[in-house]
Amino acid sequence: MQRIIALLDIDYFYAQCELLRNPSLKGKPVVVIMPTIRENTGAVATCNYEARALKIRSGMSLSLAKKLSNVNTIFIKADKEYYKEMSSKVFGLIDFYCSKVEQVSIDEAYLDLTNPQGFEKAVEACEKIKERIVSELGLTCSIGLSINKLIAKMASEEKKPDGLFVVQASEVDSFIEKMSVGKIHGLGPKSAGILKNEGISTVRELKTLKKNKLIELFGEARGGMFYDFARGCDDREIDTNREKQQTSRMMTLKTDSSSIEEMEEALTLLCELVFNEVKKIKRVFLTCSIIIITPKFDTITKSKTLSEPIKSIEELKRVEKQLLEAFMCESLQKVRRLGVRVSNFSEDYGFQKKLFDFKK
Ligand code: DGT
Ligand code: CA
Ligand code: CA
Repeated sequence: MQRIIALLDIDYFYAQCELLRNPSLKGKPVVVIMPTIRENTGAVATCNYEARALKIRSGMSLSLAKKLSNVNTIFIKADKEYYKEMSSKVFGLIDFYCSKVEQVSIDEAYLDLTNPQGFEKAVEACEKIKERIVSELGLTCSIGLSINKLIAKMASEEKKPDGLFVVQASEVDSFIEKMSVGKIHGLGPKSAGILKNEGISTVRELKTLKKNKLIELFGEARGGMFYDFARGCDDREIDTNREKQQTSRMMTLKTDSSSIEEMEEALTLLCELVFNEVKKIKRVFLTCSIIIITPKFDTITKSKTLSEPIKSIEELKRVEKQLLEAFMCESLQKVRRLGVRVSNFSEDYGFQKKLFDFKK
């Protein structure tokens, strides 16, 4: 079956999160800063499109960004905890539509949307995902949809912000040939410089180089990879075990229910599934969430972040039950689907300690 892969990337992520909790900033240039311990120094983490129009960019020093700014420009210190929380809400939503997800950064993931009906069905899923992220979380994202990771990522950059760009198999060649070589995954400015010396700047030109020549320039592994990528070929799988930022499981109850016993039973099972998964990848976590879907398909999420990582299944069950009780106290609604999510991962200290002990 033809693979169908999407790359979803949230638009101007940190800045969009800030606008979400402070809508009065709308229309103004908003710059999110990673401060340093010294006053008035730091770098731009990201900024909205109004600030990009002033030529402010990610990675730029705060002092340069200030020079480029106008009187309306708002500078905000980054609040990573808040962005992580928003990120896990987004990926929690994606989990409803796709079981094969590889999160590659705080605001970006590959989704395997391969299905027997092909692209049409995958486009529908992407539209639905975009719609729900906007309506439930207030965030826009851009999605690229194609036959592999390489092209999906390039496609996601084609129609930012709030875009959905599809590159079908027959369109891959014409889509990438016009790109500059720097758009190819793993081909950074240094490699682009090497190619420039060879008179190569576009993917079309890159395709004229023999595989041996690329191996001579970049070594066996990267040379071979660039050879394939220049032809739009990329067989990298979606790696669902990669450094996950969160894990969740959902379950539909036998009937729409308001019985606490029934929900606790489902919750116990979900906790076991989630906990075992996290244990497999040797992680502990700080944040537990309960996801409740009502018969009208409203989604309610409640989360709790602890100061110490959770390491036992009993602890997880206890926190999840507290969250369920909090929901029951506030709401008279019945429950259709129930989910458990854990996030805010760190390495399992017990596992680490053994490693260090061994080294001594
Ligand atoms: P986009 O995707 O072009 O709409 O804009 P962003 O801001 O979402 O950019 P992206 O996807 O490359 O990065 C996601 C977040 O990661 C971004 O909102 C802030 C953070 N980030 C990106 N680049 C930098 C950087 O150079 N320094 C720091 N500290 N954070 C960065
Ligand atoms: Ca982004
Ligand atoms: Ca990104």
